[in-house]
Amino acid sequence: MGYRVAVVGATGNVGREMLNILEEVNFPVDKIHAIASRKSIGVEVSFGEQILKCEDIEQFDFSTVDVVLMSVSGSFSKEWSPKIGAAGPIVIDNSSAWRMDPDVPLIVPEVNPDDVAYAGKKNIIANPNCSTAQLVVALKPLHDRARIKRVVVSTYQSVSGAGKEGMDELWDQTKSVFVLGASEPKKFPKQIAFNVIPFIGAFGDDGYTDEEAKMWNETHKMIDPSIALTVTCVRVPVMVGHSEAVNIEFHDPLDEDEARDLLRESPGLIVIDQRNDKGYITPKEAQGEFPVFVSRIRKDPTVENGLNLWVVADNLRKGAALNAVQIAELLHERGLLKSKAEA
Ligand code: 11C
Repeated sequence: MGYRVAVVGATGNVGREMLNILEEVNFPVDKIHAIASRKSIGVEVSFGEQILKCEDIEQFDFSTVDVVLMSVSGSFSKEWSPKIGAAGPIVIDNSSAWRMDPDVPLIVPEVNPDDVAYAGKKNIIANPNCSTAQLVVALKPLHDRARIKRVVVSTYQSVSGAGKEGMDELWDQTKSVFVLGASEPKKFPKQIAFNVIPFIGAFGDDGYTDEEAKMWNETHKMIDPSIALTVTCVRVPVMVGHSEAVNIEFHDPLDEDEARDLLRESPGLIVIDQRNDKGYITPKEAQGEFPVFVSRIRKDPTVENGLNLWVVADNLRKGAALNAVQIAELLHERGLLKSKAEA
C-alpha cells in the first residue's frame, strides 16, 4: 500500500527532479498529483511512464494527500505551507522559509534523522540550501570523530541553483558573447559566461550574503552550533553541480588516511581520491548522481589538526529534490507517514 503524494512547483527544475526521483527510488506512491500556480495549469510533466497535467494549487484539496513536496519561493511557502500542513499532510519544503524556525526540523537524513520526531509541531519539514546539504554530509562523520573547531568554505556554485532562468542566461551568453557581444545580464548581476561572480543571494549589513549566512546557520542547526564557519559563495559558469573547497580545523587529531577511511564508510558519500589526473571529481561527473563526492583529502600543515577537502554534488539532486525524497523515505521507514488509504 502506498501514499498519496503531491509535488507543488512541479514545472520547475527541482519539482521535475522530485517527480523523477520519486519514481527512480520506487517510493510507494498510490496516487501522485503535480500542482502548480494558475499560469501552469494543464502543463504536462512526467512521472515515469505517466504524464501528469498540472493542477491548480488554489483549487486542490490537500486533505486528500499524505505528503507534499514543495519547490516554490520562500514567500510562496510562507503563505502555503502552514495552510497545507493544517489540512493534514506533512509538507517537505525546499525553500528557505522555514529552515531556522525552531518548531520545524531541518533534515539531511545522513546527518540528523532523529529530528524528524518533531515534524508534527507544524507538519512542516525543511530541506536545507543546496550548498549546505552537501557540506554537512561530509562534515558530520568528521565532527563525530574529531570535533570540528572551525571551517573555511569557498563554493563554486552552478547556475542551476538560480533556476531555469540562470541556466538559460549562461547558455545564451555563451553562444552569443563572441558573435554579438554579451547580452545584458538579467538573472545574474554580471556576465556569467566565461566569468565567475563572487556574490550569490543578497548582501547583509556585515558584507556577507544571505547564501553565505544560510551555510553557517543551517550547519549550526543540523550539526553543532559551536562550529565556527566562514564562507565565500561564488557563482561559476557550470550548468549543474556545486563544488566546495573546505578547510577544516579539528580539536582532536585526525590524519588524512583515517579521514579517507571514515568518509568511505559514511552514508551518502563516495570518496574519489587518488593523486593522478583521474583521481578527483568534477561537477560534470557528479551531475545526475545521488551521492556527495569527496576528493583531494589532504593535511593542512598550517594548523595542529587540519584537513582540506574538495566536496561536489548535484545541487538539483542531493542539494534539493533527492534530499526531499529521502526525507519522505525516512518518514515512511519510521512509520510517521499516515496513508489515507489505511484510514
Ligand atoms: C543557489 N543555493 O545556488 C542557491 C539556490 O535557499 O534554497 C537555493 C536557495 C535556497 O543559487
